[in-house]
Amino acid sequence: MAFTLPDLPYAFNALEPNVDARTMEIHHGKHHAAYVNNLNGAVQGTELEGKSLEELLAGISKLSPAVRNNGGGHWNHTLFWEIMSPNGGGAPAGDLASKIDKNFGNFEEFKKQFAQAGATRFGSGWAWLCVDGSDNLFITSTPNQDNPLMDVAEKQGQPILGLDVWEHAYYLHYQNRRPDYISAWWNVVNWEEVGRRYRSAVRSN
Ligand code: MN3
Repeated sequence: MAFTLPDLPYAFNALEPNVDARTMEIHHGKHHAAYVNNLNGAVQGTELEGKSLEELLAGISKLSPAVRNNGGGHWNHTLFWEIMSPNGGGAPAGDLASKIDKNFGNFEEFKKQFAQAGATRFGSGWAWLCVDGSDNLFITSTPNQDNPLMDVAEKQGQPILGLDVWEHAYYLHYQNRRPDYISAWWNVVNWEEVGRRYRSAVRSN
């Protein structure tokens, strides 16, 4: 089974004005599509063919840069589309909200630390909110298309929220103003989906 590009769960212009339609169109249709195609090219006809993406990421230190970059790119963007929504924004509810308060003090403090992780990631990469093996939340960031599911990650865990801080995610609309992109991005975060992923990560522990 080859890897496939998932459909965007909303229209290209659905996240405007926070994320512009042209950026979404290129980001999904060109960047993400290229990760999928290059990942398929890297695994087809090898012993890796047929393995799940999560299996590949868990042992990525032994695999080629092509699998690492494109496998990470495919996993990261698949998450990214799903944790955004035209009906997003606001704040998490229920057990995720309580856990954020417990681990970070309060939601505003969490947002501050997460935004800081994205703003200070030098060059291209991602900021993450993850669940660790004890059901606690932590914030981390990774370079390039790495993620916390990879055995090379500084801090490993199950990502439930990810923010793409590559320039291709914001440059057309925000140019060099990454902090402005990050503060607008909170308006489209799909907390319902992040909460669902939190509960699923806790169940798997
Ligand atoms: Mn991207």
